[in-house]
Amino acid sequence: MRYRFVSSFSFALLASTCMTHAADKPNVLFIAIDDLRPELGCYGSPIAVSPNLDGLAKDGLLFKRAYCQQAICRPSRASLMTGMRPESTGLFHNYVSLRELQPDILTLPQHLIAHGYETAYVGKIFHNGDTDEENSWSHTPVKRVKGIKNPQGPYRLPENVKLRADNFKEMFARYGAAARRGLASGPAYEQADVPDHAYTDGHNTLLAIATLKQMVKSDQPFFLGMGYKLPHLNWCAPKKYWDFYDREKIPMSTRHAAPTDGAEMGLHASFELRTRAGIPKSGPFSAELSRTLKHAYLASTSYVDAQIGLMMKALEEAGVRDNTIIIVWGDHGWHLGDMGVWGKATNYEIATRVPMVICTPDMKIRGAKSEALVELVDIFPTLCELADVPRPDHLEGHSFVSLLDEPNKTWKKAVFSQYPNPALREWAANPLSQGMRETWFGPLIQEVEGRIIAQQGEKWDREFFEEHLMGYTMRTDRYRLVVWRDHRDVKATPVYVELFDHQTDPDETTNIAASNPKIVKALTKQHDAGWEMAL
Ligand SMILES: [Ca+2]
Repeated sequence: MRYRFVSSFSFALLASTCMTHAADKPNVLFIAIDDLRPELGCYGSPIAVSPNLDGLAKDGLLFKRAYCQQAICRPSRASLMTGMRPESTGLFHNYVSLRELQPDILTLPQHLIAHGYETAYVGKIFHNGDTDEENSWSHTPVKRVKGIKNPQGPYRLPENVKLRADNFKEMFARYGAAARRGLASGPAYEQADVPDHAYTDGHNTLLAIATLKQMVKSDQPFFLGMGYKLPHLNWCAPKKYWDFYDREKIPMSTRHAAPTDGAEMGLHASFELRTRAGIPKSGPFSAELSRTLKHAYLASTSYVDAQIGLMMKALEEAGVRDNTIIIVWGDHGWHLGDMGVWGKATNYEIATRVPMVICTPDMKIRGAKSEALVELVDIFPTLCELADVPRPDHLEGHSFVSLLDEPNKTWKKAVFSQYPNPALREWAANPLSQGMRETWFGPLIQEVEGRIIAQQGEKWDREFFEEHLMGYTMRTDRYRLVVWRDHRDVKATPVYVELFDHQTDPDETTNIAASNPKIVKALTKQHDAGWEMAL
């Protein structure tokens, strides 16, 4: 195994020497938004209602070209929180634990604890079930708000609660505990006329505000993580946020085709959404359903935006806004019908590009939008620099603090992401389970396999394509390169290559690799030189 193991031992030794200056350090409000693509007012959306994120961008710096390291929850978050790339941690699907792979790795909050911070989180910061309680978090957050019930499950409408329960019962009877892995679900969306705190994100915001009030009383600076679960499926949001939108005016994706000459393994068949009750198990979605789904995604986005507004207000009221770094990031993008698919989990621009905004107490330029190429793996070293704590040696990103003063200075030449064969894996990036084949997706997978076989010919080998084929992608100022390789031997000749020219084809409609061998050769060399050579 070539994955790197990293020790936190030396940093523990450093901790005692740094505690004395901790009181001078800025607080950090660290806001994660699950599955949020950069479709917001501040990113130029003509329809998204996101006044609070827009306001934050006006006060801070917005990154127009920020990218995740893998377009799926756990690998993206593990990479960000450890400052290492999925290829180095070995964590590239959802069903593996960070500490199993990297027992001694130093996480961002763990590092800050060692330098005098108190850290706490509410909601989803690390992926569910892999939250690193012992190492990364020093302060127990508030778990209950007096007089308000903790929401149970995703749905508030009784018919949806029942539908979900019935579906689970059926799948548990057939597959036991494996049914938990996406084999049963209720509807993809819900609008109920309920207060914000009736759903998880609204309730968690109340908990985070109560936790903030505790943490500001301490002499230590705080690092408070607030992780919003929406707009991850299921898109259940209070009715008032649905009412922000006139559904007939919602702009829909106009690009329903896979890239011409694109890799047949490059796109999945919208598995994650299709498991939801009421969503077709094969074939395209109707225009009516597509519109409802996008409406649901936007309503969920506006609901989260409103909660962020409450967090900002609480920060003001606590009197700490002027000494708090605020960073907001999405863990990956989402295809809303783009390229003909629905979901995350691809190597293309739409899934790898994320929203990211930072606002620091003493930044000189406010409201700028940077064109610089940056990555989520850069957040760890950036916060180290801003908090004036040492940069651990294991980090695989670059601090972008200098962009705060010069948002459009010459910066990285390239950014990097990866994803194992989206077409033949579940959306969690693990190989498709027998249950998936037998229940939802048998005919769909045969169809997908048929297309891959037609394109790849003699290269086709089911075991290899399912288990070992990794798509490595690099975005430069002008191009996106996707190199499909054997994960066990990344120096081997690629199985397939894709090249998109963003100057002429910003929607990545046509793979031009075959007609541009010189560019492919140069970019492959640049890709193989890696992140260290990108700046
Ligand atoms: Ca996610």
